[in-house]
Amino acid sequence: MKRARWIVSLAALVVLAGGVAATTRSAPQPGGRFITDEQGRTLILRGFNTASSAKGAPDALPELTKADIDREYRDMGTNFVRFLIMWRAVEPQPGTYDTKYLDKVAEWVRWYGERGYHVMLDMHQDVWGSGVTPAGTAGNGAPTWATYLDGLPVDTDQPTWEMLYLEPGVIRAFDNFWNTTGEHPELMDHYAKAWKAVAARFKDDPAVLGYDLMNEPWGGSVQGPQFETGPLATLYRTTISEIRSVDSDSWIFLEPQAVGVNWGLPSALPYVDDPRSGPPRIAYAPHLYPLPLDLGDDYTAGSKDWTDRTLGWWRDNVLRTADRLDAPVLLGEFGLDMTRPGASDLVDRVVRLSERAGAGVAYWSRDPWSWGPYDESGTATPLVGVYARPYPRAIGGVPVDIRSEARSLTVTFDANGTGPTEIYLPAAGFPDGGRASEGEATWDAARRVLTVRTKTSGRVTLTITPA
Ligand code: 9MR
Repeated sequence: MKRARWIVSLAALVVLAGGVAATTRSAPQPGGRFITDEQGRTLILRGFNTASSAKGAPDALPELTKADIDREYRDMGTNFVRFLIMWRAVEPQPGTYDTKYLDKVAEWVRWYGERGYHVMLDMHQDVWGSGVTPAGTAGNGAPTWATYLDGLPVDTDQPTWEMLYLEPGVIRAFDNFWNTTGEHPELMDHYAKAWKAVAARFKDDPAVLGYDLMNEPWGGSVQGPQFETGPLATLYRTTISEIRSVDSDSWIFLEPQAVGVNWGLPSALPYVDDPRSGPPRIAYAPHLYPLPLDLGDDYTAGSKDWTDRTLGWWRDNVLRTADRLDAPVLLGEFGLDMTRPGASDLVDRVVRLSERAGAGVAYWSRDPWSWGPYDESGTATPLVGVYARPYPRAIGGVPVDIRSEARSLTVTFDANGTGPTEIYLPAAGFPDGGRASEGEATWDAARRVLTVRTKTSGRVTLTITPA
């Protein structure tokens, strides 16, 4: 426990110092880089991480059903899923790829595709893999054959699961993967080739938007800029080159080091080239877990102010990194216990922040629990009310500003003739659909989507109000 407090205080100091640095510079603005669909329209992605239950499941698939996807769409109109896949399931034995597992993933992708979703496959890991915490639930992702602890211990009795990252055996497992030890140059290559196998399977699947190369990378004994510009960048370059050898079109999502950056600190992730012909399709997909909430506080009283500052630093630092990477932004994870005081206010704030930055959001997570949209008994949590909001699923131009309220949505964009703008309108604020301030609108009541054909060039300010 002492160690936990020490780390937390250090982290707090570092966050505060980072905040001072951030406020002395002017905040960058979104740089006009957006994820686009096959017509070239800007996609605003809204959805869930699906699902944490896949981590420990023997088949590595979410413990949900098709009906659960239907309910999610009906209640919140999501158009995106960050779908967890596991290296242990892709490559159960070195060099052997499990095509049956990939077929099952493909079936899930089909379910989503049939409902108009875009899927991002996320190679998930927490605390390396089940090989480091055989008795616990935290370690997941990497296959046991790729787990080298070199006899170092892992004490699973920790105040929080994240503390496991500091255990000597876990640090060694990562050091072997990054080849910091010089003993396992083969592991990163395996990882990159496992991604190639996934990309070869999904390259022609229209529902698959792209690939999130590694969940919450951890550097082991190499941390910060040394890690992000060193082994992490090497992994990304190697993996991108394997993926591009079979798939030149899918988006590739890069995550920064999680520790610190999840709390709003800057990332040192360098620009990574995309060897495809045509404009790069590399996106930046950081996570957001404000430190006060990680420490168990609520979004209330004193912690609210600190959390709000964190959100500001997070935004400024993320946009700086996105500028450097020349990449659009997707908030790949953010979530909290929705039964705690202030939780809905925080979701509202984060969604607004993402709207203003033109970024997508994947909420953590789509599991039946107090953080999710439905609890263990299937009852909706307050998340459904605050996450069901009007949003432009696809925009026929380059977004300048997006602002949603319960009963209105304003989208300002520079039209580029790519196609109509599609807007999701939740039943609560828009029971009979919506009225568009300009253009020609058609309402699809079953999907709750308003399709608006505006002028195809020049700046458009489109306001939607209830019909
Ligand atoms: O919410 C998840 C928790 O139930 C697990 O015990 C833990 C370890 O697997 O992972 C949590 O999910 C985390 C995700 O995998 C990575 N980003 C932070 C998430 C919330 O802590």
